[in-house]
Amino acid sequence: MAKLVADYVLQRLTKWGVHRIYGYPGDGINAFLGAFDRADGDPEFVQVRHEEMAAFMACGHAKFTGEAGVCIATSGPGAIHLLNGLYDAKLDHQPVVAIVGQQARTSLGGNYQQEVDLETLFKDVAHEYVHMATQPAQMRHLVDRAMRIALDQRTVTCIIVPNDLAGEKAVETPPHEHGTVHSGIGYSRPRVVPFEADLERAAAVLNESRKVAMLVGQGAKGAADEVLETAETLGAGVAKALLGKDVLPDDLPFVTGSIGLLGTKASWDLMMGCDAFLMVGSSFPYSEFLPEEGQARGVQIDVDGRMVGIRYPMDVNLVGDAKETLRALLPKLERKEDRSWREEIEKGVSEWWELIEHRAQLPADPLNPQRVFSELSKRLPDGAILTADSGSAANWYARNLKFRRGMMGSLSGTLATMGPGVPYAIAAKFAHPQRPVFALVGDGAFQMNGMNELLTVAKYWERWGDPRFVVLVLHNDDLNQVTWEQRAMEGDPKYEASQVLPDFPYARYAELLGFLGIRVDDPDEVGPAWDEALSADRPVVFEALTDPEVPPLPPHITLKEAKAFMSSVPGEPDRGAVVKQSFRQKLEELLPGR
Ligand SMILES: Cc1ncc(C[n+]2csc(CCOP(=O)(O)OP(=O)(O)O)c2C)c(N)n1
Ligand SMILES: [Mg+2]
Repeated sequence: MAKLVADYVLQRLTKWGVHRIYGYPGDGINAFLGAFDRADGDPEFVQVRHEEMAAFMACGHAKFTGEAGVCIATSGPGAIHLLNGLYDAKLDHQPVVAIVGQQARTSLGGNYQQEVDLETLFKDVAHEYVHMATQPAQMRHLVDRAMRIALDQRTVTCIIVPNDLAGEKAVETPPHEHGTVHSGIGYSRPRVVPFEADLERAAAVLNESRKVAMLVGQGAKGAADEVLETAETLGAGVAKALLGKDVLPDDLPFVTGSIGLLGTKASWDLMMGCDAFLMVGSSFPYSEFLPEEGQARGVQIDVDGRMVGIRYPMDVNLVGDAKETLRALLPKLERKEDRSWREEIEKGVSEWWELIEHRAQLPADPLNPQRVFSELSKRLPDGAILTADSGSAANWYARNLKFRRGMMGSLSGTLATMGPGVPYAIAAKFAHPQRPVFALVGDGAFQMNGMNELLTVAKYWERWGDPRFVVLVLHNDDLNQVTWEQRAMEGDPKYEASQVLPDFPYARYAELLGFLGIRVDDPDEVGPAWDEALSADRPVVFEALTDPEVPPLPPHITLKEAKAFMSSVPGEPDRGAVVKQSFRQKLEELLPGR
């Protein structure tokens, strides 16, 4: 049989290093399904439960491998389903290529069934590159450009392929004539380093300051040694944005951990007390957690010139790769002999960890979610990969887990969408089948899509070399993160109609799938239950009955927030419990250890 356009597209993708494509079938991509069959596993079609999950998995693949992730969906409804997952990738700067089917060229413009204007639909999410193929001879450059632009711009690109075109005979090499395009394979990331003069200006700012605060984000991945040496030379503390949690281990005495609403008091104090602010590979948005304008001089390093100078009025913006730029900067930095700022930071960090552990031990009804995370943290195996969903889990992921070198973690940092926890974990497991993977999700997110996606795990897990795939479900019968936002930001009580979730036996559901289900409602059982989960010979759902009245307090609660929060309490259904828990937490923060 002659090679079809669909066969050619898949083969071209494998030449780009794509060997796995997450997707869901439909008649808009029928020719591709035949081509996958003929491709005999390279690339492999991974069948998910919903196209949004395919896009989350493509994003997760990119996050955990550094390669481009690829997903495929049919025309109309399938394409539309992809969108939220693609936005997640776009906003977190991940290279993802979406291949979507379209109705036959002969029908387009005819108000045909499942005919959606896909170029317009994808024009925002894939604005760097979205094109519909109309000729077989276009296919080569459409694939090449979609891949290269996704990798170079760290963004989402999209190719739309009408189903009649996908089934036509492939044209592998366009004719050598006017009006044709002759593209090739391959992309290597360039070495991007600022000019000497700019490095000198940056070094001067940092050398002239006494108290340097660093903030690193996912852009500093791969630059751990350089970040550490910079912090060491400057006597600086280092805070981490959420997506940068795995950039540096948490067991270093001057790493203050997460920043922001989900952050630590040590990071807050670092930012509020510094006189110089060095931001590397981050676009952390909340200005109230950064130094006040005028308080600190600023230097920012980011490889994307569009991202510099937008979070703090920096004195020097360096457009460059984090690792290479820090390497070039380091010889120009003078070691700060006065280490008192560094000692102050380290004291704050050790007090914070004591406080976190103390908070985790506070009683709750029945489980304190912090205890669940802190017991996991102590047991995390080497090389663990962790994902968290949007919800209160993100707080405890950010604060209570002590990452060590070699671990990886991610969540939806910028779109902050619910839903990626389980699909990211699945993509992590496909990419790294030997590594233990943990998805940390709320019951709301699990009900939204995590439960369905466990069917995908059931389909594939036996081929993963290491069976450790653990989903922690925080069973609190509540959309808890939003419940607390309503209280703290609006001063409103919990609105039961929108917030209370239907109860469900998550561990029993796991058993239905042939997994191990563990249900824990006794604080003393949390540790042993993690031991059991970690030694299981199959995927695990760890159902933790957690108390929705344990507040995910911001690290530094303002008087205004405290007042709004307190005034919300009188209308509460469970106000006695809320008051008790939040006062206890607040008191512990002020008087740690007493
Ligand atoms: C797709 C989407 N819908 C709504 C939200 C708003 N939201 C953020 S967290 C959250 C609650 C999550 O509840 P759950 O998963 O049960 O976690 P919990 O906070 O209870 O631990 C909601 C509704 C969102 N971020 N994304
Ligand atoms: Mg919940």
